Amino acid sequence: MYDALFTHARLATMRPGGAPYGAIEEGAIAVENGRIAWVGPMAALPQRDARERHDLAGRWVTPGLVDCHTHLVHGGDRAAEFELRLQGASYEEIARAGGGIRSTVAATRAASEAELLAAAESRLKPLLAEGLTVVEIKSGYGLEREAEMKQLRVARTLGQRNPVRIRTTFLAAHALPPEYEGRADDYITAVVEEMLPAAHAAGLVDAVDAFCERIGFTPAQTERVFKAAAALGLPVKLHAEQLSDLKGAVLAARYKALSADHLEYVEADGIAAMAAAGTVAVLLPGAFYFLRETKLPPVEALRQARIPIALSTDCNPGSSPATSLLLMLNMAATFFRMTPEEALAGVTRHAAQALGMAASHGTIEAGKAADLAIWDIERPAELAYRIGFNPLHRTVKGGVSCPPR
Ligand code: DI6
Ligand code: FE
Repeated sequence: MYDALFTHARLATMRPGGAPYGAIEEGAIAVENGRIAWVGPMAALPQRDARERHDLAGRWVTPGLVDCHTHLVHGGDRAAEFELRLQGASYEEIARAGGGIRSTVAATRAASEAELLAAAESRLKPLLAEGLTVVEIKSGYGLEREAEMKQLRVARTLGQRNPVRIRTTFLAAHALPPEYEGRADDYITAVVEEMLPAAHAAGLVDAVDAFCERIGFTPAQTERVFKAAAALGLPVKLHAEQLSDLKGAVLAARYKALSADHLEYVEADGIAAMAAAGTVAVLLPGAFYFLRETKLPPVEALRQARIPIALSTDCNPGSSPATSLLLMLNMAATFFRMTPEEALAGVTRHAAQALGMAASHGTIEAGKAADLAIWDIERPAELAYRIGFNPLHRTVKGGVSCPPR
């Protein structure tokens, strides 16, 4: 007997290589023990009983959405800085003047775990309302052992309190804290010798990230972080080529990184290295838009290299205070000229791959988690087409319907 059976659905399975969106027009999904036991056309549905039967009346079903790059847990906000930028100050100028990430660091260090949890949950709720079932959350605003671990504990707690799977990423190499001004190498020593081992030993780290950029860390400093992650058996990912080409993507590929993220300034060598390493390109249209970037990421070159392209909110207070993944689909199509199908793959199949979760998430296939998003739409392209409209009917996590938000 199945635990649940979803029938009369139009399935956007997002399985590659077949019909657009991997679509099955009159389909059904059977669930056992939280996983997809069977998926296919209604006509071929095995005749077995089910404890729960859901007639979806022709609604579209996609895999549960995956937001693979967020800084969701942080203190404070940067609205005042937003005003400064509108008066002409650049993102880099503000960062060099001690604003930017450092002002969020001060607010994060000062906040209690309960305060961080409440603030993060207020940002998580609108994301979940759009059919997300997996969210990646980075540290990177503590920049000292206890505060970094506080962020990661809050991320884990969010997954215990909400119908969402959380993947945590250790990003202490996000910015240089004020107490290490002028001593970046010493800070990286503290990151690799003290902070990462402690966070890993506490079971708080699923992956390790760094910000390889002029206002972040050099490739050499980034490589020290990658070496430490590799020694602990942790996968890596990288904020790479966001504002300039420091060959971060080449370095990330050398460490078989799960993903390289931003990539507005990536060049042919970075693209070739990522393609050879199987590293996913995570594009972040919210940061591109909010920073008024003009250099487009090379989507066509990424396509030609057959690099999986994922999309994410990059939800963070400085460069992308965004809590709508659906809006990112529209921005990816409008700014980056990605097709609606590519954009939807970017928040399902490719986003799961960017988190090392391709075996269990990202498509509607037998054996994978029964994480689904059920939509009141006539065609999947509507998910990228509309601006500020949420057509979600219901989310299903592990085969269980999530309470309407
Ligand atoms: N690049 C970004 O756009 C964010 N972090 C990063 O490495 C910005 C983070 C912030 O400004 O708070
Ligand atoms: Fe980011």
